[in-house]
Amino acid sequence: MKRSLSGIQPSGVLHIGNYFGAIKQFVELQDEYEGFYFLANYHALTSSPKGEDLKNNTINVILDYLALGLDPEKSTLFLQSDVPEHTELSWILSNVTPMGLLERAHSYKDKTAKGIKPNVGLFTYPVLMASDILIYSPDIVPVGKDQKQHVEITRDIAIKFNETYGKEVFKLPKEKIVENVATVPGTDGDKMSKSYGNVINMFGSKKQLKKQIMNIVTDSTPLEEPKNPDNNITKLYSLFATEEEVNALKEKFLAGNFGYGHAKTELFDKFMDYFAPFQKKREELLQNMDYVNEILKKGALKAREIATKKVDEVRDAVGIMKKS
Ligand code: AQP
Repeated sequence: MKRSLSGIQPSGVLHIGNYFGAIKQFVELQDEYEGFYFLANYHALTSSPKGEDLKNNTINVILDYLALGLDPEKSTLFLQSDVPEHTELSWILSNVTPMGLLERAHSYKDKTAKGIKPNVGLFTYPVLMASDILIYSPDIVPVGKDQKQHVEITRDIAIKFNETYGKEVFKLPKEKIVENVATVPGTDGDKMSKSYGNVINMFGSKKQLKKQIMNIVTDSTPLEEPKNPDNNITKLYSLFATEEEVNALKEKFLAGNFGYGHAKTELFDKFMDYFAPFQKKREELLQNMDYVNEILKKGALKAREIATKKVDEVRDAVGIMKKS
């Protein structure tokens, strides 16, 4: 069976960009691929969270994974930090990674351009990501478009390592991106991102979710006038609605006498219908944390078995001896 691997940082509360760009794919691939899906809690440290927040976010993300349909009988779910070989490999890989490769990373440049003060961890983020991936030799890495370049960097690092040590230690992975949800826009029209304050979450109080949807930025076209139907509300609505429903919404915008507020209410109703079953499941899981913790323990054991073998191979190739 081919293998799929991906991860999400518990760097905040997950949003519909994380769901449509990544988690929905993980769920859909479960029968076809042997899945490994982890919580990148070491990556989340790059945004310098408070310890308590990181712990809470980590619990929230595993609950989200399970509520949204990841099945621990089919996929291996685990914490990055429970497999310390990821960080060991990251150090080894950083020695075959040219500085220029990381300097060209869009995600790093986008974050610093938004005023985020970079630390060394943020700069070397793609090296840790390369080790997360290469350690499991996956065939595919399902991600949103913003992570495409990081998977390309992973391939570059793998090629460099294999060439340097004259062995095919690493298999070259391929990103898997679903085109129509490759970049889900945020409420301000930019890429939806936990760190940009422009998200619509999946879970939370009805009031909070409604507020996020009502915050979608629109222009000031008066209520009675026709509006550009390809606006941000329509883009988000199309994530939940059928083609016919999207066309009906566009017609209302073109006809006039249909305000952005009306459209947002329609979007909110669709959103609630879509996520209601997941919200119910999440509440049930919250009552059963022993079960959730057991899944992570089992997942870590299985992942670690694979990771230690790969890291032994790497140590041997680079000449790091093991005496104990
Ligand atoms: N807006 C998006 N559209 C489509 N896919 C998205 N993803 C994130 N935002 C969108 C995908 O979600 C997965 C998990 O991402 P991550 O948390 O590991 O890192 P990220 O891509 O940096 O996500 P955020 O929300 O933007 O987090 P912060 O703000 O903490 O950096 C990835 O597959 C990603 O492509």
